[in-house]
Amino acid sequence: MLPIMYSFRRCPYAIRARYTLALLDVSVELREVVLRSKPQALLSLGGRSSVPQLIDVKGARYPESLDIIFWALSNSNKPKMSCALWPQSMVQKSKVIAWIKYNDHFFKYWLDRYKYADRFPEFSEEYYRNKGEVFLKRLNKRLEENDFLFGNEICLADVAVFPFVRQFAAVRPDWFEQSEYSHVKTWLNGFLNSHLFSAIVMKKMPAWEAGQEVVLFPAY
Ligand SMILES: N[C@@H](CCC(=O)N[C@@H](CS)C(=O)NCC(=O)O)C(=O)O
Repeated sequence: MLPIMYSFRRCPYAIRARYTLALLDVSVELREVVLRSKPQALLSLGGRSSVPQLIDVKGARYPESLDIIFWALSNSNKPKMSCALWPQSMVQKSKVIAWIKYNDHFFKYWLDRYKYADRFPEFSEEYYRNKGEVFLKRLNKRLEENDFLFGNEICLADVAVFPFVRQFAAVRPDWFEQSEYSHVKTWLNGFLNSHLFSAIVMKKMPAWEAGQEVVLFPAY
């Protein structure tokens, strides 16, 4: 029996959870969910039935992407990758968390408004984009000297943030392409062009149905 993860292919929270599982080579049964028609098995867990969610083999529930990421870190047999993702030093740990919070609370807020500017008519799309650019500027500065946010090795902050930057870039791809954020572009493309991302993390699969064959993730 395997832990079960409910997921949605395009969800940035689910992408960061799947990316971490794939990096750490931690296996789960993946259940692809259609958000407008969630399966009963997910709804019957009760509470907020957002994705991603993970239920481990003992039945413990991990209802948020970061819960799943930390669960994966404690269930991985890849110590080198675990240490790169989640450094030993408390100071480094708190800096990693600060970047994730900055993304989840600040950048995500403006990203949603930029993406759906027609639903937030108080201000223009450009206004929302400018707000999001405050984050992109800091990210770009950070990536000027190193390949990743905390040096030349990938860490959790990179994994947790890039799916949201991917969405921001996709709102107006031409604008993003000609923007000044060259280091962010290189960093993002490193993820998007990788085999791990395109063939494993973003692999398309049909919506899960009760009783179907188990879909193993990551699958190579
Ligand atoms: N804080 C949650 C957010 C997850 C989230 O908002 N997921 C969206 C999809 S991207 C969702 O499930 N929306 C449908 C719902 O909340 O019922 C996490 O980190 O996992």
